Amino acid sequence: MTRRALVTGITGQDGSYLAEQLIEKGYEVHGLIRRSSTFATERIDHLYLDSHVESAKLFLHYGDLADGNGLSRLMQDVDPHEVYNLGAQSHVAVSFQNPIYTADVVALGTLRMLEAIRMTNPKIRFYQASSSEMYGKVVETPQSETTPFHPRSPYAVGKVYSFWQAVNYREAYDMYACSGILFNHESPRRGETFVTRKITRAATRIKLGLQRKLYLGNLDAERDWGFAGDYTEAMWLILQQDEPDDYVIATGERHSVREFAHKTFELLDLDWEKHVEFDPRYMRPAEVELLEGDASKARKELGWTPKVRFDELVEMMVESDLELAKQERTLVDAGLKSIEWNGAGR
Ligand code: NAP
Ligand code: F7E
Repeated sequence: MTRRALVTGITGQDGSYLAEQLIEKGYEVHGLIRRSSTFATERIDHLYLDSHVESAKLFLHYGDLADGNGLSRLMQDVDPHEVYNLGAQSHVAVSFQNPIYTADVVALGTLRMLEAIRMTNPKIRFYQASSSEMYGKVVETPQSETTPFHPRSPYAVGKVYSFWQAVNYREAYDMYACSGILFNHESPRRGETFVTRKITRAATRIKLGLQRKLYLGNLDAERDWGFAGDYTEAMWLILQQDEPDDYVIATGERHSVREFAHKTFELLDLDWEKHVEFDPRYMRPAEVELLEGDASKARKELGWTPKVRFDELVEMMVESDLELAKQERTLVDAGLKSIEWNGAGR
């Protein structure tokens, strides 16, 4: 029997890797997408065949985590075996600017999904995209499943709410609801306003004369950065266990934003200090200074380990962004595009 998965956030970084992997495993994948005035499906276009084609494995449905009725209807229509709730306003800095919207999507959105499952078929397995941001002002290092939470942003507070809702639906209704507590994970598909991609995009554009400067905030922040494709494999493993549970997914290694920038510019034979400037606009009202995960439970129970390490991750992102910059340079040289000096400086 073909297994069906419903994925919210399918147009995002993780959604695209997860959809690829599920299709590869033989799943029929259904994704929730938001209507927008421009296409937002760039990361999954390569997977999409018209739904009337017999071999189609990916089906897209309009909806929004803010629309509970729509989610319930979709749950009934798709009748999935597994649900992966990856949809979110996932930018921490933006959550300070839009706290109520962020809470609606990140916190109540999860509750709407859980209710839709409970009403439709409580046997559906549910994955919640929990985050290391929940540890915030960390009380111990490394952080594991037993480390207390101290969230430091509207986004992180919303994720703590969702984490506990998932636990409560597991305990109250015997539902198979789990969290992956994922530490930062990046890739060539990472959104361009997250710091890693902002750096690799800017450095490669600077290399090709398409950008002058890179403006950053706190260079001292330290993160445990892994590769998104490794982490989406962990999401699937979490839903294949006999009993539902929560797992930290991390590499166990931490590096500063400064180190990430240094490594990126070094790969391009550039001196990062000549090109990077401080901009106080990128400082946050409350900062998460350091995160480092202990994924020994996932290693032991899921048999999961990260395949891509820090140096390889930076190289992968630089290589991909250099290719993008070369394409942009060709268009500029042909007079088909003008240079957007601060294109990646957001
Ligand atoms: P992302 O690239 O920002 O993707 C977010 C996805 O959520 C997009 O598909 C977006 O759709 C969708 N979305 C936003 N608002 C929505 C709404 N109101 N209704 C329905 N969908 C909505 O995020 P990601 O990096 O793939 O992360 C996936 C999930 O893991 C998120 O929940 C994030 O908070 C969580 N997480 C991420 C990390 C990380 O390091 N990447 C770590 C821990 C947890 P559009 O394309 O239309 O904007
Ligand atoms: O910031 C610092 C910034 O925005 C990392 C999301 O996927 O991972 C992500 O959240 C660090 C912070 O990611 C800039 O202050 C300096 O300390 O790349 P980021 P994040 O906030 O860690 C977690 C696990 C999630 O769950 C989230 O969804 O870098 N930083 N200068 C900067 N950050 C940005 N964005 N831009 C800068 O210019």
